[in-house]
Amino acid sequence: GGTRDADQRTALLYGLMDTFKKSDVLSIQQSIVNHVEYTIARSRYKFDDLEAYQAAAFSLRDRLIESWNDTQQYFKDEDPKRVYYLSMEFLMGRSLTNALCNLGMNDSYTTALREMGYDLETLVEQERDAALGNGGLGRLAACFLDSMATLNLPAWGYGIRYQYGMFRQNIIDGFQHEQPDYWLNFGNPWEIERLNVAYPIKFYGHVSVHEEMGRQVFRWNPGESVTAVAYDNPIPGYHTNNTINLRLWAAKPDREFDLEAFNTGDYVQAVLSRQRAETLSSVLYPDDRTYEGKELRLKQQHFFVSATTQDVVRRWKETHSSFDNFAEKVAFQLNDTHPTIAVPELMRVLMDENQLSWSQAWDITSKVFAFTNHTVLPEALEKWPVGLVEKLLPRHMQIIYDINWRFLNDLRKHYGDDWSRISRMSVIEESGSDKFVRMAYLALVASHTVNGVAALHTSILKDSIFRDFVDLWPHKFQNKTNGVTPRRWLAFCNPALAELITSTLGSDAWVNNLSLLTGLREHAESAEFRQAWRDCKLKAKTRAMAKMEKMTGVKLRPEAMLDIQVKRIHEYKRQLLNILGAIYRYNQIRHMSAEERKQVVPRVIMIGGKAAPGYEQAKRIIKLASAVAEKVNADPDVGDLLKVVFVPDYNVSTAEILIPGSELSQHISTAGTEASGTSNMKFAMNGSLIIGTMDGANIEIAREIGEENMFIFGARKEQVPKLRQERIQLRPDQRFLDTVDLIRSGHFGWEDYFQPLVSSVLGTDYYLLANDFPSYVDTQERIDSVYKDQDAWTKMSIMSTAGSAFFSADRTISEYAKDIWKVEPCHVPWSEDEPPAK
Ligand code: IMP
Ligand code: B1N
Repeated sequence: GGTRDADQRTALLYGLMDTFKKSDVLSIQQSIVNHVEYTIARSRYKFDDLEAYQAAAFSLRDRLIESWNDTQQYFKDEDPKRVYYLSMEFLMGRSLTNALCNLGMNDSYTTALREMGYDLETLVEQERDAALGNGGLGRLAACFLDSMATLNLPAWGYGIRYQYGMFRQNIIDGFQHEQPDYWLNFGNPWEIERLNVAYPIKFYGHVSVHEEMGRQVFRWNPGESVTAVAYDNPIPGYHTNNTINLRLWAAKPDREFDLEAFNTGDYVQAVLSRQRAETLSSVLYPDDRTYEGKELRLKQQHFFVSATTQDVVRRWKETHSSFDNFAEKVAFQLNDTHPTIAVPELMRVLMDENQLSWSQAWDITSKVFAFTNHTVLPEALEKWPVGLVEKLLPRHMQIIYDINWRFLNDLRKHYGDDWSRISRMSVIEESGSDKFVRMAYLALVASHTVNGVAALHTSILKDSIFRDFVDLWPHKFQNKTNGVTPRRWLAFCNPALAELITSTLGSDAWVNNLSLLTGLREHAESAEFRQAWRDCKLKAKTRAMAKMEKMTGVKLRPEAMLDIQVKRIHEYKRQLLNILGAIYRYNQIRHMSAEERKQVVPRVIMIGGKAAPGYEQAKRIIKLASAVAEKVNADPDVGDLLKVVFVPDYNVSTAEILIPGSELSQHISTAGTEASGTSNMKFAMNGSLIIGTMDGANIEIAREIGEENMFIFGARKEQVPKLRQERIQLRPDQRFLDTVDLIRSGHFGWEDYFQPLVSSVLGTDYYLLANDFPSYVDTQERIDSVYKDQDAWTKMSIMSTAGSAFFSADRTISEYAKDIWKVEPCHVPWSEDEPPAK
């Protein structure tokens, strides 16, 4: 009967399908041409580079979908403990090279395309960056996905499918202009639209209470509802059949909600107002510095968190009839406080939609969440006005009050009438008549584990902003030093160096076992190896310089040392210190004799990054860098001894070209301000020497590669409070005053516009530029003298790469999996039709 028929049907359907996608050159060519004709509807005889890129991407997408399907099915069958990584930002960059290389198909695609008359390296450039993040925090989430896939973890990423990612930075006359990044213009072959995976997301309205069978039941009658639709982005692991899912939500009008509006007679207005729902997921907020308190931002947070919660609970209920062991099988990681509304949302779903009691729901909630903090800067901590939360999410506000009420009762049991402590720790901050929800405290109360992102950062968290909570719950606090994926950030972006490493170590096993890099140390003594190393670095440097020459028109020569600082523009990151150093260098050169000039190590200083659109001081820093560049580069007296370049529109793809070519990189934040930094790790991995302060992960980099292989300068974290107090009475170093004076006196023009920068460093100088300037320029002098000894320099460069194993995101993710999530690998077996690529 029935099962026989079903079996026959399965066999028929299986037979109808193509055999699994093959990765030989001919099959790849066939599938590319097919996509040219049937997916993008062009002629197979005539397609341009953009179309060739798209067709290649679609053919690769087919292969990704196979392993993606296998993986999702396997996870379902095995039912392991799962981890959900919730983040407002995923700064993915491009996908083509990454997917090809992770799947081991780069060579076959290169050949396939070459035979068809296309150059893969050129096609790659057609892809727009997926820039759904501001900087370090968003890129960290992207690196984590790569490692979770590679380590075969049953993991999902969840976020928002912004239509406009990080703005594009146009530099006009040295000023930043923001342009919208409509990255979906030519479609996005890397996503799979799932119109049937959709959930209603409610906002506003009122909550009513009534009794049902002796139990209080809360009903939320929303004032607005939109639909969240899933877009799935396959994330392939490196040399594994596992391909995990990044699910991004887009807002669409709710099919059923508010149909009465159509009865008012104004049909067109009613359609238009429903359409406005889509604006919810339109745009990424481009400010990673100040918490702004914008209603739309809170809406975005609830939107993606509620869709995710519903999706996770739906997946759970597909295979489980109760919530009894939910907490043993599910882990949520909150990437900063941005998704913290997930705490009351899960409580609400469990209590109001699944009839669990408060204590059952809290027992589950307090076991599934863990929270990562990424900053101690007070202006970045999220505090939502109670009135706003009450209006937008009335039921959530009730739940937050209840969580806090129980928490404060516990505190009273612990501390009796220590009211000042109790009000310090309350989730609700009351200042005068204003009340705020402290999102970090809500996350702390609900999470079983809290972590900082570098050793120093975690220790600062513990003795400053979270100190009271450490007294209460010392067991909750952990450190998880950040890492970066060695695939994108070394193996793929620096092919020459990667090949040298592989041939030197005898295999490419280092790519997913980065501790093997320590094997390079013994080769640092070989002159032949050092020459080969220099050849690779020169190749990458030439490429980086050529790219910048093309973008800015400044002529650059590879004889110069390439010195790079690329990151978001922030006062605490001290790009201004870098610029002052450049001015000082310029002024020195101007006053040198011909004989002295011969001793100068030529230098190219590149500075790049975006300023938040409302951050005036950061915008002034960009203009200053451009003004200094203009003056210096045009000065015949200086010539090739110094060039200054402002890198326009710095993004992930630019980073992939600049980092491999860099010889020196700057990570010079005031001690105690940069939580970790991750570009420092990328530069070190690529053999770029670091000039840095003892801040963030620089401290651990020094520990791993050896202080003697880095250029460390400046005040230590312990000295900062005292230095800030004394600063105003101390007279800065004369070299500092003279340098600042060149700006003040109009040597670079625009002196009125630059005045606030001048007064910031001559006044309270919160970031201690005056204090650190002398040791900064002395260190720069030492750097020049080491550079003259190319053997010594190359050894340091080799030792940087050899010592950066600890900064693999694989190490970081293994620690999260073991110490926080308690999840195990769930490795999809290779299918018999398709043996492993390697
Ligand atoms: P960091 O926090 O400055 O160390 O930057 C971390 C990483 O974020 C960088 O290596 C880049 O991959 C990325 N990143 C930083 N700033 C930007 C930006 O302005 N646009 C795009 N990506 C950025
Ligand atoms: O997170 C990175 C760290 O390496 C950096 O040191 C840290 O500055 C960065 C609000 C942030 N902290 N906070 C943010 C981003 C977006 C936003 O809306 C804050 N980004 C960081 C990874 O740990």
